[in-house]
Amino acid sequence: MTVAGSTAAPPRTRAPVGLGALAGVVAGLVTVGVGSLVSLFTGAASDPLTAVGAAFVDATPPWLKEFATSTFGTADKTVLRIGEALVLALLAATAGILAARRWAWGATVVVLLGAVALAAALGRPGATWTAALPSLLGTIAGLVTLQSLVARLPRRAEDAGPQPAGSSGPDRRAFLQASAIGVAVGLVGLAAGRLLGAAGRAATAARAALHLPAPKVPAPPVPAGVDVGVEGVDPWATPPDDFYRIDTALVVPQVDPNTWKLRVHGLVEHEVELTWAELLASDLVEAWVTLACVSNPVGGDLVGNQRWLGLPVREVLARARPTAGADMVLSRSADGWTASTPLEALTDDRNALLAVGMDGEPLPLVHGFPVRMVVPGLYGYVSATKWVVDLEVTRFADATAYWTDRGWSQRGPVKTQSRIEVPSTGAHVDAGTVVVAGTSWAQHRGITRVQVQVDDGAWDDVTLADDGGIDSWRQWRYDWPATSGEHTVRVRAFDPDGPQTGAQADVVPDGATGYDEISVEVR
Ligand SMILES: Nc1nc2c(c(=O)[nH]1)N[C@H]1C(S)=C(S)[C@@H](COP(=O)(O)O)O[C@H]1N2
Ligand SMILES: [Mo]
Repeated sequence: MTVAGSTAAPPRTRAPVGLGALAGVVAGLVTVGVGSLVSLFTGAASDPLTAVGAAFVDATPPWLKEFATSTFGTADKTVLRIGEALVLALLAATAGILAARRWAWGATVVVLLGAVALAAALGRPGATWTAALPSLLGTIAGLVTLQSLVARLPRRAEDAGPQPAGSSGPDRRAFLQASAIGVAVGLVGLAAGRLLGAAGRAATAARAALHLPAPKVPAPPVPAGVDVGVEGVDPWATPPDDFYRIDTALVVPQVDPNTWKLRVHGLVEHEVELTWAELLASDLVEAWVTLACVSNPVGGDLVGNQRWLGLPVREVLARARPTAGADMVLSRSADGWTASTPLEALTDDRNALLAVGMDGEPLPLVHGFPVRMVVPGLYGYVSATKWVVDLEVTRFADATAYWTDRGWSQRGPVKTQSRIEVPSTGAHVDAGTVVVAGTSWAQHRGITRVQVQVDDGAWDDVTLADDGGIDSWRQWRYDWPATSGEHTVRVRAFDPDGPQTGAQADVVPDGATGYDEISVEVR
């Protein structure tokens, strides 16, 4: 400390303690506000206040937990939150008072608090390094706020005696204005983080508590032999965890089913609004459908088969009664993505569903919880809207959709395709019988035949696995009498219209074509 009364030094100044405390509290608010906002991207568990609170709960001795729940009941979490806020406010005020005296002291307190939050966030189960970001960025924002407020603190000479009454000079006003901005930033951050985060938790909690009704129309039993039984071939039923995910959502939309509504409007006689309760009370249909992405290259894996539960879209459209001239339905998701689907594909007898279930469970959040569309025979970009909230009956001539605005075709029927999964290309195999196996699909037309060609020989029929329906893919195997040397093996599938084309085409604008092929070395 400087020696009091040193004549060479400028007169010592001191800011009112109350304003220093205010600066600290504002900086604390900015810290938790920024942290809360950042946690929207890194997960609710990484929110500094939540992480510290959760770590505290985990570290609470059983007797204290017992006391808290017996005293406060289900309000124990609220009490914890309030207690945490009070403790934080006290510590932040202390940091402000210290910073007004000496910046380094106050900054040290802020950094220590930030470090506690960071450690708590990283210590949560399943935390990755991104969990550190809310505390880190929040602390930086808090330090910047504290410094700029301390710099604006109205100061007076320490020994100047009583100030004239109403000392609200311009510096005091500037400080209060800066504080008000800080308070606003902090509160907006907190509110945004809390409200959006709460919506997310509501979706997660609702999903966890959900029991889907039994289908009115169950899926037909799946024949035992749909799986060809060759190791290395993808399962006929794709486990939801392995199901490909394609969407434009940086943050998974959090849609609470209890507030979910589907609006059906446009070229209809009656606008319809469907609630979650009404949807679940409807006659639900179960169907196996293979979903494919238009961006799947030949031989690629952006395709999967699952059992979906949902209400046929035609039922909802029948209530709305599309008017003459309508030929398209523009479906829209909660995050504003759109797809244009031919009206016919949604009103004919196929299982075009407003799906709520996948593999007997509510849709996973990433696959569109609570409601998505599934339309057999069409690529996802023109049909499979996840988190769907709006159906506008319209005309292809009048409206376009997310990907059709970006150069993809208006119509997107799935192209008949085949994939060799075993052996993998470049493999070394022994001469003799080599099992070649894979999967083919021609959704809503059905696979009628699959053939394999070795080098430039004749196409030879393979053995098809059991048929799980025309909307699902089909596995096959081929026992190849392999002779030594380098060989190329290709595959082609047939639908009722004939063989798939061998002409190679890129995925843009309406799906890849060409034969999948492997090269193997036979010893
Ligand atoms: N809301 C929304 N739905 C969407 C998309 C999207 O970007 N946003 N992508 C579509 C595309 S291109 C495909 S291929 C499928 C993929 O569905 P999945 O992620 O459940 O496999 O979802 C479709 N539904
Ligand atoms: Mo897609």
